[in-house]
Parts: sequence; C-alpha cells; structure tokens
Amino acid sequence: MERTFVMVKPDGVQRGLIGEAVRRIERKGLKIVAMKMMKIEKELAENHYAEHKEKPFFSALVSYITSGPVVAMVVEGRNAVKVVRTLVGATNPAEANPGTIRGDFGLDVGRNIIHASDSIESAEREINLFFTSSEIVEYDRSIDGWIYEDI
Ligand code: DAT
Ligand code: MG
Repeated sequence: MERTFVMVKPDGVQRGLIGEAVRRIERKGLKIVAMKMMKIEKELAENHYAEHKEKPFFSALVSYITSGPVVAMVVEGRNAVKVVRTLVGATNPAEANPGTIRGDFGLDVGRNIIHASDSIESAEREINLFFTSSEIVEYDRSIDGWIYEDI
C-alpha cells in the first residue's frame, strides 16, 4: 500500500475545514495512519518547501505555513499519492475543479487550504520530515474487502 503526506494548512484549520478534509479522505476509502496538530517551525517549513526556495513567493509561503496550527496526516491506500492529489485539486483554487477541496473552498493560491505530496518520493521525504516511525500506526480494517476487490 502506498502512503502520502497530507496537511490541513493554517487557513484550513482557522476556517474549520479539518473535518471536511478528513471526511473526504475517509469516505474515499483511504486509511489515516497518523495524524497530529502542530505549529510548524520556520526551519521545518523551509525544509518542507525547499524545492521552492528560489521562487518569489517563498518567504510568503513560509510565513503562511507557520502562521498558525496545521493538521498533519499520513494517508494510506492504493495509489494514495495520486488519489489524494485528485481530491485536493489544482494548486490555484481559482482554477481547481468544483468537487475538489481547493475547488470547493478556496479562491487564492496563497490560501489553498491543504497540502498533499506530489510523488511517491516526496511523500516519503515529507512523511519522514513530519513523523517518526512510532507515530505511524499499523492496523487492519475489516471493511477493506469492500473497498478493494482483491483484499
Ligand atoms: P502544490 O501545493 O499544489 O503541490 P506547489 O508545490 O507548486 O503546489 O507549490 C507549493 C505551494 O506554494 C502552493 O500550495 C501554494 C504556493 N504557490 C505555488 N505557486 C504559487 C504562485 N505562483 N504564487 C504564490 N504562491 C504559490
Ligand atoms: Mg507541491
């Protein structure tokens, strides 16, 4: 099973969208295997967004992501990385399709509510940045045979 890193950003927390994000992830059939609320330190923010450090919006991005508590999660399921990116929608909420989290709740690229890893490699990197292995919980769900044909 694949794992991805998901984070409800400070605007999502302030706007009361933690439950909305969790609801959409759960009802899709994905399994949450780790979750915590935290305030991101500047150093972690810069590391998490290291690929964007030369971009003009980098310092605004770091300020935004450290501006309030976030809810970080590890989400597991078949093709979890791609499936969660689809649930989340395009980076700019103004262009994200209705029915996606960003498409339904956002208007501004600098306030796009939620983060999700964009590849299996970034998922692994981001999960390790935010969680220790003991914070990730392995458990079975009896419903999985009704979600996956071959389980
Ligand atoms: P995503 O979050 O969809 O993976 P990304 O990795 O390209 O998008 O960018 C990370 C975050 O940086 C994104 O969620 C919002 C911000 N961002 C991206 N492009 C931006 C832009 N052109 N102007 C302002 N902020 C931007
Ligand atoms: Mg990204």
